[in-house]
Amino acid sequence: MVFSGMQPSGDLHLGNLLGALRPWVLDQDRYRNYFCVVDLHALSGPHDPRELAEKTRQVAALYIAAGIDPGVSTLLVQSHVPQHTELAWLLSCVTPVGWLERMTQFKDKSRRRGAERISSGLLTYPVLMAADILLYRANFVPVGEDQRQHLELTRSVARRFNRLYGEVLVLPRPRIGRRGGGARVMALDDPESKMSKSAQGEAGRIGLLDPPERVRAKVMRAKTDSGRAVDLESAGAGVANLLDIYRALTGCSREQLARQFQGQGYGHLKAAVAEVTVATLLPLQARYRELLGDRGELDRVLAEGDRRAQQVAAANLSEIRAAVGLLRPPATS
Ligand code: ATP
Ligand code: LTN
Repeated sequence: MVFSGMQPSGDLHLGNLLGALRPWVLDQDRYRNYFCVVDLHALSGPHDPRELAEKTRQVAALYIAAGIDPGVSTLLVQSHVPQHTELAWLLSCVTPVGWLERMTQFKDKSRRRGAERISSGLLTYPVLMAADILLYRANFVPVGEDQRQHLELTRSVARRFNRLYGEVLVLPRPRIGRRGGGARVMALDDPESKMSKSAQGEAGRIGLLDPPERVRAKVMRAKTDSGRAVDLESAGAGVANLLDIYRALTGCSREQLARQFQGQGYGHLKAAVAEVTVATLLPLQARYRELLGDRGELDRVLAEGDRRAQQVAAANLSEIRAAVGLLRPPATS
């Protein structure tokens, strides 16, 4: 069982594709999968209520455009399966506040915005994430490197819950950068930070829906270092990032990478990265436009996914409710 998700909190970028979406697609025939659009998580930061519903549909369409097959994998919208929030409450009651305060993502965001201006949802964000995963008894969670700490927390919460209430929860394992590389794609304009949809300015990220000219312009302007020729052994962060992206997109070996780029100018590397990126994105964009052209079909796919997810979620949650000792609700006929 595999579970993973993305927030509809901005435009998806190449990091989301290489760190998460593509590994999901590559392994989708091996497991039973649940791929979720985690719209409730997107509420933990600033968001525009006029755009959230449409963004949720767009992320779902991008999942399918990237190769998720709704006939094979279950696609669901987090807020359509109310068991996620109920389990989050049960888990929050066994999660020490200190664990949450130690999360790097929380520390970064609260430092930037100040304690009076961040929501308590930002603090409990990883508990809802743990609920997403534990609700389905997922064994594997394919994510990018930045989510490692949240998954460790998920395991700790599950371990503690099981100690208190018996072996009801399954401890999930992260799958990070296993297939195809690209677990941590860095920002083009600041290769010390990860490519991010929430970063200010667009220059650092390649949007999955960016037209070819924009992709080329961003890659050609990517920050490198003061050298001129590629040296695989001593490449600085910017050049190393471009090499990683090229390798993840083409699947080439390190030897092939060396043959093609060692000793060549940075311009040659950038042009090659731009071309393989454009070649990857064009078919994805065409499929995405097709899907959004038929909203009825997209909504039907999501409704079917929500229904399948709810069945599993309801059955698992009722065992978890019983384990903590809640009175069973009267059966409704
Ligand atoms: P942001 O880009 O705003 O920091 P996020 O990490 O909150 O976004 P999500 O959309 O929820 O983004 O992340 C979806 C998935 O994409 C997660 O598995 C995450 O690890 C992965 N991911 C995000 N950024 C990168 C990146 N730069 N490189 C590799 N994987 C990434
Ligand atoms: N926090 C994750 C998004 C997320 C998630 C999940 C990922 C929420 N719930 C469950 C995997 C499994 C992020 O990438 N920002």
